[in-house]
Amino acid sequence: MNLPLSADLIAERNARDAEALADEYDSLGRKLARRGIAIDAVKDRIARFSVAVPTWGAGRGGTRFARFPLPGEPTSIHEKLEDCAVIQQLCRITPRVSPHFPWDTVSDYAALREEAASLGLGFDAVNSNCFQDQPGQAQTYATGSLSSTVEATRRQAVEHTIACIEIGQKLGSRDLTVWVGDGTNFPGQQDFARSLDRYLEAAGEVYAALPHGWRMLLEHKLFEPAFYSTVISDWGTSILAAQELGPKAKCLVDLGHHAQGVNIEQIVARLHRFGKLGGFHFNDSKYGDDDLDSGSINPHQLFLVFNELVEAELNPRTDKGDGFDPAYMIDQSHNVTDPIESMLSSAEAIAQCLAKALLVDREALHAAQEGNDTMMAFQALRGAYTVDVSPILAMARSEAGGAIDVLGTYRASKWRERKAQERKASGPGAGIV
Ligand SMILES: [Mn+2]
Repeated sequence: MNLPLSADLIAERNARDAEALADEYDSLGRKLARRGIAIDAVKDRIARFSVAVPTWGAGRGGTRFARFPLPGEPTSIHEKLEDCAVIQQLCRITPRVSPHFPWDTVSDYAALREEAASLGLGFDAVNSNCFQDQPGQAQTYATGSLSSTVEATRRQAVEHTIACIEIGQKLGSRDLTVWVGDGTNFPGQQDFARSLDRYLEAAGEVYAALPHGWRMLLEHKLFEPAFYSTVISDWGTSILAAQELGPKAKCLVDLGHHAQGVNIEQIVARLHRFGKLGGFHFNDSKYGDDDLDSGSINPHQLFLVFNELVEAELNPRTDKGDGFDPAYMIDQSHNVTDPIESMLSSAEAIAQCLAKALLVDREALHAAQEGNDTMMAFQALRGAYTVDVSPILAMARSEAGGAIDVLGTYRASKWRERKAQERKASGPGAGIV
C-alpha cells in the first residue's frame, strides 16, 4: 500500500478527538437502546456501506460560463486516483472510483488497476462519452449518438461504448453506465418515436456485448444539453427501455435529473418493485441542476430516498431476478470548493441519511401504515430523521483507520497546498462540466 496521507497524522488527530467521540457515542447508544436499537449494529452496517466517487469529480467543474481552476487540482487519471485515495483514506466509505472514457484513457489498464489497488482503490461502473466530440473523431455527436439519424454516428457510439466495456473488464468493473445527451432543442426537430427506436436498436447492440455478470445502467435525464426533448428523459422511458433490452439492463436514478417537485423516493420504490433499480447518483439541486453537493439543499429528501432504499434492501425482488445491489456514486460538480472537501462532506451527508433510515422503527411504521394512522406513520420517519447520527459515522470511520474529523484532518495535511507546488496548472477549459 502506498497511501497518500500520513497514518501518523490521522492517528494523532484522532487521539485528540477520541475521548469526546466515545462520550457522544455512548450517550447516543443509551438513547437508541431505550428505543430497542443496538448502536453497534447500526455502526456495523455503516461500516459495510460504500459509495463510489467519479474520477471527473476530483477536478473543479464549471458552468457554461466559466470554470475556475484550483491550484493543485489533478490533471491526469493518476493524480485523480491520488485525490480519490485521500478521500477514501479519511472517510473509509469511498473505496471505488468510477472512470470515464476517453477522459481517463491510458495505454496499460492492468497497470492502472494495480496503481489504484496500491492506493487502496478499486473501480466501479465505467462511463462512456457520447456527448462531446473528441479530436480526430470521424463523426460528430451534434445529431445525437445512439439515436442519431446518421447510421455511421450510431455505429461510432456503439463501438465506443463497447470499447468502454472492454476497458472495464481490465479494470475489474461490473457495470456500464450509459447516459447520452441525445434529444432536441426545437419542436419538430426529430420524430419522438423513431429516435427512441434508433436508440433501442443501438443500445441493443451494446447490451449484446455485455460480459457475463455485467449490468447496463441506463441513466435518464430530463433536459440538458437538449432543452426541448431528451430521448431517455425520465424513469418511465428508462424502465421501458430497460425492459425492452433485457434482464441485465437496469435503471440508474440521478437525484438531479427530474422535473422539480417529482417524488424521487417513490421512483426508487417503483423501480425496485420491478427489479430494475440498478444504481443511484447522489447530488443536490435548488432549481433544475444536478450539480450541488449531496445533502446541501434538501437533506430530508435524501433521507426519504434512503428510507426507500432500506425498505428495498429488506425486501429484495428475487421474484424479479433482482436482489439488492445498487451501484451508488456521488455525481456532482464542484465549482467553487476543493473537490476533495466536497466529496468528504457529501459522503458524510449520504451515510448520515442511511444511518437515519436504519433507525426508523419499521414495525411501528408498517403498523401505522396498515392502521391508517397517518400522524404516527410520519412520526416513525421524523423520530429517526431528527437523531444526530454523526457519532456513529465517526466511530465507524475511526475504527476503519479513517479520521474522526475528516475536514480538519484534511486541512491539517496541507495536501492541496503541497500539490499546488508539485502539479502542473490546469487550464480554464480542462475541467468537466
Ligand atoms: Mn449522473
